[in-house]
Amino acid sequence: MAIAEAIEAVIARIDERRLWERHRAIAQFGATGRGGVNRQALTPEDIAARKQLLAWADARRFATSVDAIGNLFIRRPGRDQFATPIAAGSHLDTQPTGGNFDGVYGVLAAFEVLEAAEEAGIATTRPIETVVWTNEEGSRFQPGTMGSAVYAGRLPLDATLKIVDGRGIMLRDALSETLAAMGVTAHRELRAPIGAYLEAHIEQGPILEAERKQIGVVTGIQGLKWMRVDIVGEEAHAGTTPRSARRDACAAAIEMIAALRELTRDRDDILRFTVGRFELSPNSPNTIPGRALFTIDLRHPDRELLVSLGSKIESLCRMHAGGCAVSVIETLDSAPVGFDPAMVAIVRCAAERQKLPWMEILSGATHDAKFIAELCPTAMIFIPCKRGISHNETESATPTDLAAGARVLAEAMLSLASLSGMLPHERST
Ligand code: HGY
Ligand code: MN
Ligand code: MN
Repeated sequence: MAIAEAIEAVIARIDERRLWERHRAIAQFGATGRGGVNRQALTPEDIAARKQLLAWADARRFATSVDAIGNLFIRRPGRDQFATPIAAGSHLDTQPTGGNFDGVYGVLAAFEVLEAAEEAGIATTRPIETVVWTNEEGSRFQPGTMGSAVYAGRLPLDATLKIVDGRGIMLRDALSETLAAMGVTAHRELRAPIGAYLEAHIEQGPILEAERKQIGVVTGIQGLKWMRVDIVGEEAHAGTTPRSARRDACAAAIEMIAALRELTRDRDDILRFTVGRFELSPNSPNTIPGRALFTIDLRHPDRELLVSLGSKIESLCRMHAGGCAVSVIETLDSAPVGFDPAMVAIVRCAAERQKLPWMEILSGATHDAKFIAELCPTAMIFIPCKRGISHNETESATPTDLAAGARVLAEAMLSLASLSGMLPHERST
């Protein structure tokens, strides 16, 4: 069967209803009862979602493997078992008040391609794979995009395993519980070669909907820095301690954040500065806080600006320490990435050939594709989400858009999976 025919046969078998039903099935793991989901990384809910996906994979007799940080790989073999795979995926973990499409869509769209290929009975030259990256959100264990960063060698595995969550649970322990529960025995080496990687995702912003485009041909991802600021003052009595004698960690944090908001004021409103986590200890109304912790999420498309702003943060915090001790740790440094033009063209051509309204777009959110782009040619496919809302329980997308994105993903994956021998970037290594 000619490649074009095979692609058409697979596209014809992308099943909108099945894809929608799969999203509803995964949505039950961590459902909050308010329409959204709390399925944080390596929790029982995350494990249950992974096991549901594994059950679907086992029913198709797809091969499965897992690496040392819990990234999960589901493989449909190709004729050339030694060829590097064409992989697509995203994440199953969510924000604490997350939606049912962020990450899940990329995993289920990729799995839908493997199933449609199976039903079409086509043979690809290269294996095609669905990937579930561990802890993309970074809500429970910081930083985010953890699994893909470790896989790409941008976060050290040993130090990452020692990270603890807000309740003092070490990642290594939560991971070993997850691995045991999944029961996947085949091991995948970190940095094992991937021929090319694609990620389908909701845009998580308002542009596609506003422009009435169904497909976002993603050209790259803006840069981001995550930091954690720990402030240590002195606990004291709220009623008896004069202001002049206080080393108030909360007051210091408030002044630091006010100064940081001034530093990051941007009249073009391109720079993104967020304090998403703010904790006080002992968190009692009548004890002056002895400790404060807050996180910084800083994003911009321009690397130099991000680096220059990032370099000012620690001294600015120290300036407003009010007698407290301050430590500022950078937990993630993710430079802006431009995707491989040849991969972006493959996505664009697929959208055009399928006569879907598309536009090029830069991703404001970060994704696992950011780190995988350092390993192999990578691109992303966006679909709209309602009002551009995400990281919110009201996040929603339509069955039609989910299926349209999956068909573009199918065409892109299969055109790459038909290529034999070494891919251009592999010849250079
Ligand atoms: O934070 C992000 O950009 C991603 O949605 N986790
Ligand atoms: Mn995501
Ligand atoms: Mn997210």
